[in-house]
Amino acid sequence: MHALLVIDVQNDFCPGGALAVADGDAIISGINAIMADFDAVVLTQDWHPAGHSSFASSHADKAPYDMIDMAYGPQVLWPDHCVQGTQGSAFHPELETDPADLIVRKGYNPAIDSYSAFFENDHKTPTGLEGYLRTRGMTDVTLVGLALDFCVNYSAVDAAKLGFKTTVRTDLCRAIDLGGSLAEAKQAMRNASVILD
Ligand code: VGL
Ligand code: ZN
Repeated sequence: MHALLVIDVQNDFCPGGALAVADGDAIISGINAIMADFDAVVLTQDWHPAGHSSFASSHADKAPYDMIDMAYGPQVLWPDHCVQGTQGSAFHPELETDPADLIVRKGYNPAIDSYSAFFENDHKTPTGLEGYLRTRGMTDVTLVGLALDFCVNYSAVDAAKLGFKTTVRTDLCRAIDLGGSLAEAKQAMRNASVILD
């Protein structure tokens, strides 16, 4: 049984959004087209409270894309994005959401960012997605969406570590590519035995 995980195809990660990924919207029709090929479709939604600790605006003397040391490790600081209930946090209007069996929200804990669909950035606090996939008999996962070098990467590495046969359709992803993050992410995924398709 094979699940499709559609990561963070939200307005703020698409052109015109607060943390726009170049050509982020170019992958949407291709994602819609493959949904019917899977036994389950799961959408994730980055979902931060206002004033989230991953926002540069929450820290004195910090700018977007600066790094900071959090209790759980180094953290990139982002422009305010995907604030709960805003238009920026909504799915892109071209994304077909009706085929989704489940929507997983993440990043709602004010003190911890959550790139991965499985665990918060402390690598310990679960979102519940693992249990959902296992109880539905899913053995394989394919990931698509935004951004390849952050949320797709972290989600794929966690999926592989949890024992799911994990594929990333890189043609249906786009990257932020911050200071070499794309090359690093590809290496991390390969090291975790993620199939890059
Ligand atoms: C993401 C940075 C901050 C992502 C989410 O979806 O890749 N990146 N929040
Ligand atoms: Zn975020």
